[in-house]
Amino acid sequence: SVTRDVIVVGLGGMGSAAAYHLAARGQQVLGLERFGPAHNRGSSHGGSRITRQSYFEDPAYVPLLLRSYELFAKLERDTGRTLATLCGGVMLGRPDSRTVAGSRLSAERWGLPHEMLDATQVRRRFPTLTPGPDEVALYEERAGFVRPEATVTAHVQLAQQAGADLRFEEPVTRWEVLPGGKGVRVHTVDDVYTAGHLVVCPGAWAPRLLSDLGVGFTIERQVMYWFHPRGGTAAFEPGRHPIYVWEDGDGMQIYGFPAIEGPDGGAKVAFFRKGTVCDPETLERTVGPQEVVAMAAQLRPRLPDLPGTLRRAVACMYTTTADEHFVLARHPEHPDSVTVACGFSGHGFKFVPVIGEIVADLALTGATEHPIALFDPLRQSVTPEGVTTP
Ligand code: PYC
Repeated sequence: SVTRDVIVVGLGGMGSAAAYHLAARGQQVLGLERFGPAHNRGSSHGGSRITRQSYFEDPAYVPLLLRSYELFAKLERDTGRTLATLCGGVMLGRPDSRTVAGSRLSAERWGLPHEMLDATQVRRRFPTLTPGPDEVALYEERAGFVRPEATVTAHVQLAQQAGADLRFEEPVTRWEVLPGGKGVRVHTVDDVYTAGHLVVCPGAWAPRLLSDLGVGFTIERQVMYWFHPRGGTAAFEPGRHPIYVWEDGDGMQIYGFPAIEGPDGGAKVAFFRKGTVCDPETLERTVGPQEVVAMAAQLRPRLPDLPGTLRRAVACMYTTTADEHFVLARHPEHPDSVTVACGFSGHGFKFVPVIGEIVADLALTGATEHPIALFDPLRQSVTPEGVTTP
């Protein structure tokens, strides 16, 4: 048994960032992770994750994104790793779609650099994309992608350099607040640990490890596909082919990336939503032929060089709240002892460094200067007794 200042449960994207920020502020940190470092069993893998600032989900995310961009740049400087590639991005759909109208709202409200393009302008600038005549795009030069595994590795490395004790392959089975409400005890398959404060970054294990939080989560299985384009990858390289989120007339969204794995690799694409409900302990990792067919049908009219040839397909998980906004706060049932960061709903990775900073603020002081009111676990739209407003 070991006593520390803070125990961080889960060392994926959010937990590894939290462990680093806490250790960098002089805390004795114990981190516990059920798998290995930068593993592919949760929600922080797949080589690339979109980053963008004109945020259609809500303008309230924009200040956090601005800070996250700063922190990604600092993390690159501190570790010498390339983590972010700002190759440009387009948010595509009808002008009144959530993807286009919501992105435009954020861009205008925060004065973010952007251009509105009609379908002809999109086709001219990005010949890989063929939008319909009723579709438009918001183009953002500072959109692009971040590398999830390299980002987790960078935070793990810096956390350890700052003295954090990170233990992998050690699943947490349960935790409890100590009598009197001060401090916590954490049980793993191997040991029992105590600390003054607990940070829970459980990813898809949120329903198991945060059952008393009062938030409903849906764990969704999602598939990422890499297709080798007809005609090769040259037209799909970063700088020529942007990242994109593309919404159709029914509100369905696909998203995609440039080809970043060289001439033999592929361009990554996926459905944004449209996942199937799953359990992280029994996640189906095999991708069926009918799933590939469904993806190919979406690609053909929009990116005529795709699907081409399927190179690889990998499953991952979203932990989705009813309103698709995050949960980030002191635990309402244990406000003196526990901080939670969960429910990232498939769009969290671009925020990883700023979430680490906020978690450290919350764990150490109970408050943060960052605007996080949207992520309150007591908001009506995510509590079982509340009104669901997706
Ligand atoms: O974070 O922008 C995003 C995103 C799009 C699709 C999945 N995540």
